Amino acid sequence: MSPSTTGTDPDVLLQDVIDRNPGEPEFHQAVREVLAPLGPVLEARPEFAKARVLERLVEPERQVIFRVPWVDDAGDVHVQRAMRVGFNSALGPYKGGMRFNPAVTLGTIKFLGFEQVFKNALTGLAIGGGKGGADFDPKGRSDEEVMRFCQSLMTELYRHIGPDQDVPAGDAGVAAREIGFLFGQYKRITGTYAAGTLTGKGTGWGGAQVRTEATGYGLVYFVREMLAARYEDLDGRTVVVSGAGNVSIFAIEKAQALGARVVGVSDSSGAVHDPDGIDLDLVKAIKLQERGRLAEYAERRGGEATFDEGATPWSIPCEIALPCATQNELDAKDAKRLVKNGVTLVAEGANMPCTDDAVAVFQDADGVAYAPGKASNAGGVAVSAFEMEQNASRNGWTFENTDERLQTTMGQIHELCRRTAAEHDHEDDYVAGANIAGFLRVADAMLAQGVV
Ligand code: NDP
Ligand code: 2IT
Repeated sequence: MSPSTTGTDPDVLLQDVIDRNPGEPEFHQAVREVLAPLGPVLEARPEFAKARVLERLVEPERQVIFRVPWVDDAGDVHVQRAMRVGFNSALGPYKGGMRFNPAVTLGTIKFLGFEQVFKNALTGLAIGGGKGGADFDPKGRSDEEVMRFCQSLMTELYRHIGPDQDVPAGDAGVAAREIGFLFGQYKRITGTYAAGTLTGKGTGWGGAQVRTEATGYGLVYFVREMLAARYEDLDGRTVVVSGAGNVSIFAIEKAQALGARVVGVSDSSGAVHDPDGIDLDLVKAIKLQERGRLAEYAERRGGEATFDEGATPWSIPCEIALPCATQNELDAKDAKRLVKNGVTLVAEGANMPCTDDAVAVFQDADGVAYAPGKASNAGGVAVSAFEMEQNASRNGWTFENTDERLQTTMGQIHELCRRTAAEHDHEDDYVAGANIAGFLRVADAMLAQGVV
């Protein structure tokens, strides 16, 4: 990147990012969102441009890509590609999840790592941003196959991670089972019980209480704050959630506990509409225990529940929509339909689930509050940071205490987003608030640490 292309114009930088990172549209999208509100901030603080803070921010500090061979139960050999991107360590060790999904590419992991930098900054905790993953498909694989894959992956990854260096956790396709296998192999190879190397561990062996629930619960705590800002609450609200995984299941659990009526849920096979309210025990049995498809929900539930094969849940009328499945799962057409059907609040549980055009529809609609994932889904990584804190002090907190701290953290993020938005002439704009606040915290630390 030549000095002449830089300065205080985010559009010029965005074009550089696109040119230098071909074939990575999700990464471009994530960068575009962060850069959009930064023009006036850069003009007001010329020291950022002088120190080329933005140019450094969009370039990962390091990227490791490696082969992961493994043997399935039938004796056949498979070769997967895994990677870990250390995006920014200004605020602490790289921190972020690992995703196992056949669609994973370096561009996906870079977009997730970039988002993570600002999300982690918003938590106010001492964590930098990173992400990793592999194009491994855990669907239909036995526990033994998943174990062998995790062990093979860790046989390379172990040399790049550690409590003060890089701390992976779960993301889509990676949860307690995988973290257990990954940690076991890490412990065996290194001969150390460095618990703070991975988060999302079992609560019986170093894992934080509430980590499993944290992203979904945190999302709903954030929604509660958004509603409170309009003198509203969740009681009696109609909610639709996409996905039926870690984030969505615990978002539904907390929304129901706070009195909401959740009537829609989905997975990659299609969407369920249950006007009587989602039976979460049934969803948990199908998705968490049996690792099955939601298609079975309607049959087993009876009543008025229906399943729409291959559909998203965005045609189900609701007041609150919580996209919790995957990136770009909600487009402008879906957004328009939601608005037409009366949605008044959209908060992202997944990372970047709304397309740019969908976000524009929500932001242009009267009376619709929209929160970007880097603010509203930060509860998971916040409790991961609590786990690191407990591991470092060889301490363990109760469920109640951890949940209390999660609620406080989500309240602080909400307040920071609103305050920052207001200070920068973006009243009520959570996107501008989150991106400016996250940027300022990281950028100030980078300035203080010199050109590194
Ligand atoms: P899971 O793998 O547990 O669940 C993902 C769910 O989304 C599954 O039900 C899956 O369907 C569904 N899904 C995936 N792709 C699609 C698709 N293309 N269309 C429709 N449904 C789809 O993942 P998580 O719940 O952990 O993560 C979900 C999102 O939240 C991701 O964007 C992740 O990055 C983000 N996130 C996760 C955090 C965490 O702590 N786990 C923290 C913060 C954000 P199926 O069951 O059929 O595979
Ligand atoms: O996207 C995310 O914030 C996560 N997948 C959680 C990361 C973490 O380190 O807990």
